[in-house]
Amino acid sequence: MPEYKLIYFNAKGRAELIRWIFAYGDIAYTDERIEWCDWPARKADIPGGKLPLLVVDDKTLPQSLAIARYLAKQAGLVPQDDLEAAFCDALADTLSEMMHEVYKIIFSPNDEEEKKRQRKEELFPNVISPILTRLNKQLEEREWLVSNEVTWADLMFGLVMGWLEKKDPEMLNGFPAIQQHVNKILALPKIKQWVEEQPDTAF
Ligand SMILES: N[C@@H](CCC(=O)N[C@@H](CS)C(=O)NCC(=O)O)C(=O)O
Repeated sequence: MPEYKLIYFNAKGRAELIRWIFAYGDIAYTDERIEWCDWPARKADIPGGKLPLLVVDDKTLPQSLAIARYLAKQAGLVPQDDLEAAFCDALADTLSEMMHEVYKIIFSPNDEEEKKRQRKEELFPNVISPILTRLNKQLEEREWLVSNEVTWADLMFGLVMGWLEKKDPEMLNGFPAIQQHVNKILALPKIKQWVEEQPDTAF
């Protein structure tokens, strides 16, 4: 097994799925967390100037989803079947696009009241609800989202939906199959252990 170092901020953000995959696969790694105040000095030396990065022995891999996909293979979380593997990629892209819309609101300069209104009246009906409706239907008919066993797409789904539900606790009301799936993923022993032990960060 190569030596792995994950470099990110002291936050969950785009690195948390990668940490979940490390945890699920019981893969050893160094979890380097850069503080915001140190970032300007570090950025100049970072290829591409963005995080996360995965250092694999002497090579540096950028892009969170490419890193997640690579490690998911090591952890047995990518289906052998090429089409199923592509469905995992597709779901990861869908969730990533959805989170892009969520972050646009969360990091906007608007006050909390307005952000809450935007989430409820714009984001939920136009972006999140159509995805939840489709996936809830899918989960009524199958045990895992893509394959007949857990994949990295299920982990990403559990991570993202669990996080959104914490922010808006009523969000998954009306989507019982999704609620159940999120709980199932959060109860996977290695994930449960990581979530309990991880550093407490705001994002
Ligand atoms: N598509 C990239 C986006 C990376 C990205 O935008 N990273 C942000 C943190 S989430 C960053 O490094 N921001 C600091 C900066 O741009 O100076 C990925 O998924 O890894």
